[in-house]
Amino acid sequence: MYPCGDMSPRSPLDRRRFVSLSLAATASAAASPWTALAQSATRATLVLHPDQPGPSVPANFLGLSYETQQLSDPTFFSPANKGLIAQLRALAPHGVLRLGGNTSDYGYWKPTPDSKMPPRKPREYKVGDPDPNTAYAVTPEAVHNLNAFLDATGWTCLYGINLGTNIPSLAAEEAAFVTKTLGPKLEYLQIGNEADRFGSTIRDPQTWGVDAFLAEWLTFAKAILAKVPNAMFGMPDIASNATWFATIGEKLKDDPIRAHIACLSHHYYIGGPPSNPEMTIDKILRPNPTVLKQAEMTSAAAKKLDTHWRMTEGNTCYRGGKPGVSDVFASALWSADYLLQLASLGYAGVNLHGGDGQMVANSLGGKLPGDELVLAAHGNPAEHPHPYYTPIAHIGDKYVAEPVSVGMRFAGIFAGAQLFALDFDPGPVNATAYAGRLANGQHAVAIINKDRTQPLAIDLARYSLGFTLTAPALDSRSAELGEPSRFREVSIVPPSSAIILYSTQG
Ligand code: BDP
Repeated sequence: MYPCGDMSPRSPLDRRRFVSLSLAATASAAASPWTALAQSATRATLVLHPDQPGPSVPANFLGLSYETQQLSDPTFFSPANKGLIAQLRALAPHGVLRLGGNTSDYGYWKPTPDSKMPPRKPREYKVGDPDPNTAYAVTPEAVHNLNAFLDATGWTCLYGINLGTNIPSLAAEEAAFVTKTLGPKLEYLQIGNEADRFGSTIRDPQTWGVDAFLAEWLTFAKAILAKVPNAMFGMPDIASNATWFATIGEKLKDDPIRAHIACLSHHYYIGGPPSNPEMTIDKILRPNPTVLKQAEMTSAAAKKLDTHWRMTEGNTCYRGGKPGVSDVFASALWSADYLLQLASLGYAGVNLHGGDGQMVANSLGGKLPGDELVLAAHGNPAEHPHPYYTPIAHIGDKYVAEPVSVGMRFAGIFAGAQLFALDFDPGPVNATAYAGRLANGQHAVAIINKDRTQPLAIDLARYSLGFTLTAPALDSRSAELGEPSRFREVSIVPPSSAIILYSTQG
């Protein structure tokens, strides 16, 4: 089973290996606090089964999701944006940049300075959705710069095409240009963002549903295929209505379009909005059955279509993230665990949403609700990342790796790995564990202790500490992924911390 399984008899603890992670993190600390920690720790059952392989984690498992409207500024994804390039390279050598979000259904392809925006039907403004008059052009210059940006980062791209307010012929022209310009760096196209929500945004709720979506999607996909015969698509990129997958799997399984579906995609935010008092650190760290349910429905349809499945957008708290939850160390423990959980459930990758604050604000009708919370607490919104959940923030003139991205890097250690089964029983401690054989043949075990108070004792012979994920507190605005230079033998994972252990023998 992945990641946890049946209980098996507990092995006796080897006291010689009883060295605390706290000590590793703060080598000069006095012995007494960690001795106390060791004595109070619950002993976990941890038995590895390298002979029972699980899913392979693709080398490009890690990804970021940005609003397509970022392309309205051709200097954003461009080789000149060195700070952002450096952050992406530090996050993953082979990541996937996904362009989509609510704004992707409001942009239009403008191949020449005289090209006009396709006509739109007027619609009412609904608070929280993009302003219906949102409109921006995507130009050949933006796509050329994106291409050079991807070259500089070593990343590839999932490119979102407007379905909400577009016409098939323009979609096809844009797809042809993007396909030719990005070449193999284009993983696949996506058409429409969160179409399962269109009934409450840009379509008639009386007639909108999975069938209406499929009819529109097929019209666009066929127009694109007429111009780009080898085009590949990720779809349906839904927000949350995973029941759509069953219909899609059934309806497309005998359709020739099936050969062009590279991936089934969906999104997931734990909850929201930021003002929701239930959106707390404790909530994001709790085991979450929704993730399993959605994975089941997504993977069942993907298997029917013989294709991959990917989490193309999501994060902790929708509507731009919540200060004090989305932008603190707790979000690093969450992302470390969530990404490895999705890997263990067979996902081909994960793109966490973020980007430029203004663009995400545009995707939500102009404002980030998190700002009101910061102001109400007499704080300064400028000291927080915008949006609050973004993995890479633009603060002042610098790009900053936020805690949530540090958790991504932790999980990214398993990119290219072959996961294998383990029995893990942490008793009453809120902890998870994952194991895999890395690309270099070494075995690695991640143990994520999301418990606020309880340390976890681990007994794993012939493994030593490779990385620690730590911070002074769950609500710290920082996260450290450290490689200890001494005290590499570890038996305690302190509360609110995570470790990666490496096998010391083959
Ligand atoms: C998603 C949208 C994205 C938003 C995000 C949010 O695709 O554009 O920025 O929600 O609410 O549903 O933060």
